[in-house]
Amino acid sequence: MANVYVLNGPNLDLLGTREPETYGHATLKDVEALCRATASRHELEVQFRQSNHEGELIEWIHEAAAGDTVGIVINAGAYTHSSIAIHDALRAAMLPVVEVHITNIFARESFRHHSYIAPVASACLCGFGIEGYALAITGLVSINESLAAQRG
Ligand code: CA2
Repeated sequence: MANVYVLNGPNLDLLGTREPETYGHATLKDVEALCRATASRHELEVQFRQSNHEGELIEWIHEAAAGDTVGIVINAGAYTHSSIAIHDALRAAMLPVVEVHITNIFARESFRHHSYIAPVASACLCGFGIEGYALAITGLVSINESLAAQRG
């Protein structure tokens, strides 16, 4: 089975334990279960990862690019707003990327309005809560179908 990589950046391991008014009550385990259920409907394997370290996220992007991977769903957490290194790794991977955020980053502080991921993403989702991850996987499948149709 082909893989979809779902990568989560710093502090997302805290989901469901702090700031429920902002991030909700679901845990990262709940997000993983949602991703697995969604991907299995499309006969995809999920590589679900979280790290608080930029370099580890970059290694996983390289791993995704080297394998049988349909694309990357990434919530880079605060690295979204700072990491040129993750931008470069995603660009080099040459895979469809869907950027996802639990919150609507544009309704929050201005420092969250800029994303280094967006220019290398095929699509961006924010503000749907954890459901955004399921939508991102479904969207990735749709992007791949369009690419396959273009190839003929
Ligand atoms: O809305 C999102 O998904 C974010 O990517 C979450 C990041 C934030 O820096 C981005 O601007 C938007 C923060 C992730 C931290 O998650 C926590 C979860 C629970 C408690 C504390 C932090």
